[in-house]
Amino acid sequence: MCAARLITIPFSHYCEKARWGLRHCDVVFFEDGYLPLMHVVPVLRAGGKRTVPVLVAGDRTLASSTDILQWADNRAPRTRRLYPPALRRQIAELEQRFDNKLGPATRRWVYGQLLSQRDSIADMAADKIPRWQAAVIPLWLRPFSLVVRRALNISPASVQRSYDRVERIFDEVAKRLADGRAYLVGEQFTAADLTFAALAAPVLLPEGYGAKLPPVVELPERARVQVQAWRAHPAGAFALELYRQHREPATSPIKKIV
Ligand SMILES: N[C@@H](CCC(=O)N[C@@H](CS)C(=O)NCC(=O)O)C(=O)O
Repeated sequence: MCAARLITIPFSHYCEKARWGLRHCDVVFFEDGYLPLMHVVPVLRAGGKRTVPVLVAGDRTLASSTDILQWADNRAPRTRRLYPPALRRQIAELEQRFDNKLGPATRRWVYGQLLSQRDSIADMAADKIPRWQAAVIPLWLRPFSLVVRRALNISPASVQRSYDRVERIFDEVAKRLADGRAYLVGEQFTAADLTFAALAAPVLLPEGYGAKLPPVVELPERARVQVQAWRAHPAGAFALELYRQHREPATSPIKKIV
């Protein structure tokens, strides 16, 4: 059987969530990365809705990161399950909160800081995409900025609301961890931990992220100070530790064919 195809915008944090989950569950896949806006045609052709990630595996198309994680989990070795059956409900509740609230907030906050940093956006976007798409980045930057500003409603007030939301969710996570537990739910790494770390990544810029993100030192000063504060927050430090302990590099040997 052939490897699954993961359609991505490589730097997207929802794509990172799917990529990490597939790796963790030992699923063999290859990444088919696109420049944002150029992802729409392949996604629709594959049977997705418009957003990435989309996984095409045999005759199945999975069009959201959570569906992809659940599908991968059904193929995972028992010791690497992301949704241990006894904890499924609690994991799903946290995953949904991170998917619906944290992911959009970290994305808007980081675009609010970086959209005017054309070089950083160009560097991120050029990673893991075909050369001909990377070649059009200079022409693509302006329309992309306009589309993102509009689609994500980027304004000082909305970026501030997203900042507040990141703070709130980080505090909730820290409160949960305050009893000394090693993971958010139960005693093993689950989809709740993975989802938190992947969707927090845009404001933490962790080592080991599966695509290029700007180095912390290259951020504008105010953003850099804020990212450093979030990295030092107990929830941010927890996410960075999950990256160190559980994020296997994409180049690890192929282990299982689906
Ligand atoms: N709930 C979806 C969210 C995915 C999502 O928002 N993807 C963004 C990238 S971060 C996207 O595809 N944006 C491009 C678009 O909407 O056309 C999931 O978990 O897969």
